[in-house]
Amino acid sequence: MDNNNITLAIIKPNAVRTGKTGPILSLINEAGFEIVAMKMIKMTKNHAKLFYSVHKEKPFYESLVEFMSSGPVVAMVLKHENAVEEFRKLIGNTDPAKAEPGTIRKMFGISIQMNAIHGSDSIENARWETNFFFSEIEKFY
Ligand code: IDP
Ligand code: MG
Repeated sequence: MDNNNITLAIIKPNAVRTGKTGPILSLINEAGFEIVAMKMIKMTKNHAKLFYSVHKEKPFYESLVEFMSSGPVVAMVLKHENAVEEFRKLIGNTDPAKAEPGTIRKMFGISIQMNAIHGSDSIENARWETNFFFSEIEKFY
C-alpha cells in the first residue's frame, strides 16, 4: 500500500477540553485533507511515553507525557498529496507564538506544550504513528 500520502494528527487534551475539536476538524476539512481514520481516546501514561519515546532525553518529556495523558484526545489519519509536509504547514510552528497567522497552532495553541495539535514529521514516522493508534480494520485508505 502507498502510505506516502498519509499523516497522523492528534487534537491534544487542551483543545479537546475547551471545545475546539469541531473548529479544528473544519479547518482540516477546508484545507482539503480527507479523514481516513479517527477516534477519541484517553492515553495511559505508558501509551504517551511510548508514543513520545523519541523525546525521552528531553527536559520536557515527563511533563509532555503527563499532559498528553491528562484527558481525551482525538487521533486521526489524514490523507492528502504530500500529507506530512502539507499538514505541518497547516498546523504551524511548535511554538504557537511563532506560528504563522491562520495556522491551527496560532489559533488554538496556548503554550509550546499545549499547542493544540500533533502532526507527524516524516513519512516513516507517519507510518509508525498511524499504526500505533489504528489497527487494520480502523483505517480506510
Ligand atoms: P512538533 O510537535 O512540532 O513536532 P516536537 O519537537 O516533536 O514538536 O515536540 C513534541 C511536542 O513536545 C510538541 O508538540 C510540544 O507539545 C512539546 N514540546 C516541544 N518542545 C517543548 C518545550 O520546549 N517545552 C515544552 N513542551 C515542548
Ligand atoms: Mg514532532
